[in-house]
Amino acid sequence: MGIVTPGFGGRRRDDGGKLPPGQYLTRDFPVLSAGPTPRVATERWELAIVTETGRRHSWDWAAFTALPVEDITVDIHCVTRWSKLDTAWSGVSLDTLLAEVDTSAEYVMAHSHGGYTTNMPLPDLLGGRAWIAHRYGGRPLDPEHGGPARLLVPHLYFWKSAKWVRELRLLARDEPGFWEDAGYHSYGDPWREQRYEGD
Ligand SMILES: Nc1nc2c(c(=O)[nH]1)N[C@H]1C(S)=C(S)[C@@H](COP(=O)(O)O)O[C@H]1N2
Ligand SMILES: [Mo]
Repeated sequence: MGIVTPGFGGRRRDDGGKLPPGQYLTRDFPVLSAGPTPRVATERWELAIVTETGRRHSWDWAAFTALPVEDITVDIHCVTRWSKLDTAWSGVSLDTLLAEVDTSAEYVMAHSHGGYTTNMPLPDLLGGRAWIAHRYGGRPLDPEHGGPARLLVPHLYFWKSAKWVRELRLLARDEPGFWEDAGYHSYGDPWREQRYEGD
């Protein structure tokens, strides 16, 4: 390979090494929803974490928004191959929410309004890597993008970031969610290009 001039002979490498294999950059914010957008009023919004023993921890909107809010700037990667760099969110860390939960579960299933589900290992929600995000670009999160609040797990493909999340169920064993059951990868690391089962 010779020298590649930016803008000539293919894709410009202006991503600073931030683009996982097989992805392209977009400046838009595409909407990907496997169904209609549920409208959830904050007055009747509730987030629950249910442990493997059935213990339920829940937060209404007032309790949730009273928790420490973090500003998060992260890159997001959709399995349909678009990536968007430096997206700016605000939300509550899962470290904060899970701090009051006693569990020995190793997996979690996120459940959303509308029936969407997605699974991941519980440790992936810890260590400053996952949030319940309720603001985007300095404004309340649009319903199309998961408002009032969505899961944000940017180190995994974006299908893991459940919009309109209402419950996190802690599980002893891994189970497939909506896309995982349809043949997508159970973990979904964009840097290892884990798109489909078997990748
Ligand atoms: N509840 C729910 N969450 C969801 C989805 C969905 O269809 N329903 N789509 C997933 C997929 S495939 C992607 S790429 C992102 C898209 O989020 P966006 O519409 O805000 O770009 O949401 C994820 N979370
Ligand atoms: Mo996606």
